[in-house]
Amino acid sequence: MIIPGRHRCVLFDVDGTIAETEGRAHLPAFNRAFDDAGLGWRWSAEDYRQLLKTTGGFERLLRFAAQRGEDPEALRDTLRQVHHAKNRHFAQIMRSGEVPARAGFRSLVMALALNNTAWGVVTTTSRANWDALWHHSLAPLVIPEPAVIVCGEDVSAKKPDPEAYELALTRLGLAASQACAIEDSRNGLLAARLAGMPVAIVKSEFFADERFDEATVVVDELSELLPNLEASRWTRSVVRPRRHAGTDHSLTD
Ligand code: XBP
Ligand code: MG
Repeated sequence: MIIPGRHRCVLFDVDGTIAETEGRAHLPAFNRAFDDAGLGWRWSAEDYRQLLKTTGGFERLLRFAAQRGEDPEALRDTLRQVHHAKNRHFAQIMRSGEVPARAGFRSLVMALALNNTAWGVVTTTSRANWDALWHHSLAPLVIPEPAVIVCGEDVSAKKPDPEAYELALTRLGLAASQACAIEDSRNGLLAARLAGMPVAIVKSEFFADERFDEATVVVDELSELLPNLEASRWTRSVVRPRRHAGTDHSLTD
């Protein structure tokens, strides 16, 4: 699925794909924020499985309020504060170091580097959540930094809209045929496919039973994506900084 030489960058979804953050961090963080706000709300894992069909934590809160028969617009400011509190709790949970990267993640990123292939991040989560995951769970693995990072704040439409993937390709200076994606959800799969990329699905805690017909391959673990990489020859990395795009990098020959 990952073809070194043709695919210059592999774009990873974050929640569920790089780490099981939904059940281990986002869900408990939401419930702590509900307690802080005195809302009397509590989401079970089964509630959350349904609620995850809406991407974006704030959008998920608005939808839940509407489902309860409340006026989401009247609650908008309160829910904005609840969402900020949720992300603060998320950061605190990540600081505990108890949410590791999924098995095989480090090996896969290192194998990509050895095959002259960059990696990037395309997520609809908030930038602060990505930063917390990076600093507390990923950077300690001593891996190359991602060549591009697109988060929820960077787009006007979240997955399954392809905007986040299209923005990542634009920042990298790549055509869709030069990249591929790894996702765990149907919304993510559709977003990457609509942007024109092949997609590998790695099954995760909350989305394992979704329909993945449009995927090139469906695996249980990231390590299953390794074999075709290890067979490839090693070449020199050509990832260079892009002058005008912050921390993102352009992939040029
Ligand atoms: C991730 C999400 C996010 C997180 C919460 O989707 O849907 O909304 O659940 O993050 P994906 P925020 O893995 O497809 O990127 O609260 O920061 O939105
Ligand atoms: Mg995901």
